[in-house]
Amino acid sequence: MRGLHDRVRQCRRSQRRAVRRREQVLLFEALESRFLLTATADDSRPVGGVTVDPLAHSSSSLIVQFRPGASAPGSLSAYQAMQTVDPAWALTPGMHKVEINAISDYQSALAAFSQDPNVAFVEPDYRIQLQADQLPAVTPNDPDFNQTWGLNNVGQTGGTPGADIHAPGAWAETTGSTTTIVAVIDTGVDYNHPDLYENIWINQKEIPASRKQNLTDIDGDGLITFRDLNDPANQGAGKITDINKDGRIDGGDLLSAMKKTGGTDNGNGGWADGSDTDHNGQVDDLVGYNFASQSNDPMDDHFHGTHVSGTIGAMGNDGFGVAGINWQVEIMPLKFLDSSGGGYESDAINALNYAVANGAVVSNNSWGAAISRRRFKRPCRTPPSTVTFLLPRRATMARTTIHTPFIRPAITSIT
Ligand SMILES: [Ca+2]
Ligand SMILES: [Ca+2]
Ligand SMILES: [Ca+2]
Ligand SMILES: [Ca+2]
Repeated sequence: MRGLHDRVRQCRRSQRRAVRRREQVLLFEALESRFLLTATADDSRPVGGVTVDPLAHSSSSLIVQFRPGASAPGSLSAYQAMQTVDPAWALTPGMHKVEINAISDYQSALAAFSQDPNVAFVEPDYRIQLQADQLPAVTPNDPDFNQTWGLNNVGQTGGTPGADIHAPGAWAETTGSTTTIVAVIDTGVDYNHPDLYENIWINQKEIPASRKQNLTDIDGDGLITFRDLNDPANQGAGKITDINKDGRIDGGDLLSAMKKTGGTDNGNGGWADGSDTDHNGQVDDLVGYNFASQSNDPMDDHFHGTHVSGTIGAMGNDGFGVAGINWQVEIMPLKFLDSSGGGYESDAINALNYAVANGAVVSNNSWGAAISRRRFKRPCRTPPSTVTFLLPRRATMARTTIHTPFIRPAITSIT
């Protein structure tokens, strides 16, 4: 019995020692300085309300810490590179701002001072920038922006000012990217909509080779997007034309049948050549897919998918309509809900698989049903870890309804 008590005491002592060791490790982490301004590239991170960009600095001045007793360089190369040296700052004895000679090369001057025997260290005179949340808010010029109180609530509809997502503050940092693909798994999307058409995804691998060779990546993002196609340089025979005559190049134009002569593209008509160009099993899936009817046309025949797409990515600052949370983005229309707003879960799974296989990093799933969790977990075993699902909670649905079919570390669900 005594032996057992001894072992218990010994075990508890070793547990206490292990806890103390863990505490020491945690203590060390907590004491680490995170506010030290240094000259490493890591300083690009926000520090105390400001951001230091290691690439942005004065081209004519350096900050030099001379060794005790010195106030000027000791080497000929540093002396020749120097124009003037300001008096030392009172708070940092020996630290001076040094102006570089106009004819000296900046990098050479930096190297000369760093090797100077009188210099303890030298740094570029970095440019410091306020963080985005301290920058002026950005407001788009879209005339109906003031109606979208959820983005910026100033009480325009009688609500509480500030009860919003603070979009203008976020826009000071970013307004989205043409390289971010957001799948809208819903009733489809009106890809011809005048406030969406430039933000509709194009399946790069389905673009017919006979047209792709004539197209120019105008904005240099590495993609052919509707922003490129709405530049006159990408319009005409052998490229694309406004086939549906709505005044813009949109999904309706691309989905039009290609005109052929002797079985070969004659440069007219749309990009639907009747072949599964990227061999993914869907023929001419140029702007998404319709899993409800198994066709390449994901046009919205309900409205819901178009509505949520506007929130995600209505073209912003274009002087028309509203602005989406993303002013520029690639919306991938994946339709599985029919005109009544209903659809089969197998088609939802098909759409989800398509989204992941074609590069979507976010999918919007604004629907819910009392369905099996397992069926959705399986197709989600291998998606990229960045896939995020946005699922609004429906208060009217029963508690047993599964709104968020994914409980996996690799996937973030927002309800
Ligand atoms: Ca058109
Ligand atoms: Ca295809
Ligand atoms: Ca094709
Ligand atoms: Ca707009």
